[in-house]
This record gives sequence, structure tokens and C-alpha cells, in this order.
Amino acid sequence: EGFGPTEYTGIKMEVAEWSPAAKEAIGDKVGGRKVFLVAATLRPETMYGQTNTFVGTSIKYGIFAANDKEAYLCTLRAARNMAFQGIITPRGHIEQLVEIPGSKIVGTRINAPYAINPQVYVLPMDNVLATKGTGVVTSVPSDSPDDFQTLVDLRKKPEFYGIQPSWAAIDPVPVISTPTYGEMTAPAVVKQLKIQSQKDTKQLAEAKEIAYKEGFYNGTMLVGEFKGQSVQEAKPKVRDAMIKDGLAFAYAE
Ligand code: A2H
Repeated sequence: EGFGPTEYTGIKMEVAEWSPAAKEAIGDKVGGRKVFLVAATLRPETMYGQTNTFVGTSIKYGIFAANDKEAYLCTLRAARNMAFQGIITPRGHIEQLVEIPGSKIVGTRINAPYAINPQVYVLPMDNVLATKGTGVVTSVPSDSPDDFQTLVDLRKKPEFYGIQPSWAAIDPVPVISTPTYGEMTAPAVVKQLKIQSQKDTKQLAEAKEIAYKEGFYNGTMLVGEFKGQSVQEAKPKVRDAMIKDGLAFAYAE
């Protein structure tokens, strides 16, 4: 990682249906506001292939008023950054409406912007860091080794992870083609490095590096408005389109 700030895209994913535990914790505390889970990504061009979203079960999240009509679910740390960047208003001020642990958010159904599967579930991931991004991670198993391996783990042991198998039933979607790995870059790299579980963090870091470089420098879009274009060309275009559509914003840290 370099020195200056990281320019993420904050993806807004509106809640379609809360899990029963979240519903109970929230009650009428958000007023009439629409609530969005906000994920920080470096790869907005992969949003077509989102199959679920991840939270950390032991991370503490909040729902913060963004304005009169909307509220964002993320960590307190991220909400503070957003307030200082003028993303949530008034600038510099945060109003936490609800505090909620990640464990209660699992099982919530959300709208996934631009995704071929328009609604997906919130699932648990061991390796979500509370200290990075918003603490919410979009899952794109076709192009992210971490996301793919976590999905495999969840499907193997749904009871252990406290999820219903149907929540993890959406298969990876081909989004980007690369010359070396084909239409499923992340699964191919995970296989090549013989990764067995999301606990193999060292190999996953290596896989992430390989998949990221291959996708960025050699990838071609297979779907969406910029189909046929290189990832390098399409990435800022998808980002700008999502921002223009009110489905994302620039978020730095
Ligand atoms: B990326 P960097 Cl398809 N904890 O988005 C763990 N991981 C987090 C996180 C957190 N709190 N917040 C964001 N991330 C993930 C898509 C993606 C990402 C693909 C491929 C690679 C990839 C879909 N998941 O990242 O440490 C998010 O996953 C590999 C670089 O700031 C975010 O982008 O470099 C990325 O890590 C940011 O990682």
C-alpha cells in the first residue's frame, strides 16, 4: 500500500428486509429514513457480480443519520470520516440512531446496486477488519479470493456459521475475463495456491495480489454498460455512473 489516502467507492445498499434480530434492535429508532449498508470497495467495476455482503460478527456497527431521508450502517470510525468529508450532514457532526453488533445484521436482505442478482444476503466473514473502510464488504467471489473462499466455507458449514444455506446459494457470476485465469479469476487463483479456508490468510493475501493485478491490467468486462472494454477503462466509468445514479459516493481514508 502507498502513502497518500486510499480512494474507495462507498457503495450504498438499501435494506430490503432486516433480519428478525436487527428488526428488534432497531424498532422505530430510524424514523422514516431509508437505511443503507455502506461498503468500501477498490473495485466498483465488479459490482455486477455481487452475490452477498459481509460483516464481522464481533464488530460493533451503528446506524447514522446521513440527512433527513437516509441513514447509513457502518462503523463509528467510518461515520466520523464521512462526516468530516461532508458525506453525512451537517459536516463534522454525527448522530447515531442505533448501535448494533454485526451478528444481528447477518440474514438481512439488501438491494445490490448494478448486480445481476439484485437482492443478496448479509453473511459473516472472519477477516473483516473494524479498522478499514466501513466494516461492510461487498462479496464478489468471481474476482476476490477472500470473498470466494469465505463463500466456500459458509456453504460447507452453514450451521457452524449460524446461517441458512439459502442465504449463500447465489453462485459466483462471471464479470471480468482475464487471459491467464478465464472468467473466474478468484476461484482459479484459490485453486492454484491450494487454499483450504479463510483462515489461510497468508496465501489469501498472495492470491489477492495476483487476482487484483491480473484483473486490473489484463481484465476485460464481460457484462454491463462497458462490456468489452478493459477494466482500466471501465473502472472509473462504472464508479462515475454509480455516483451519478445516487448509488455510491467517493470515500477516502
Ligand atoms: B474489495 P485495501 Cl472483487 N476488512 O472490493 C477486510 N476487507 C475489506 C474491508 C474491511 N474492513 N473493507 C474493504 N475490504 C476489502 C471488491 C474486491 C476487493 C474485489 C477484489 C479485490 C478487492 C469486492 N470485495 O480488494 O486493504 C474490499 O474488497 C483487494 C484489494 O484498502 C476492498 O475492495 O487495499 C479491499 O478490501 C480494500 O483493501
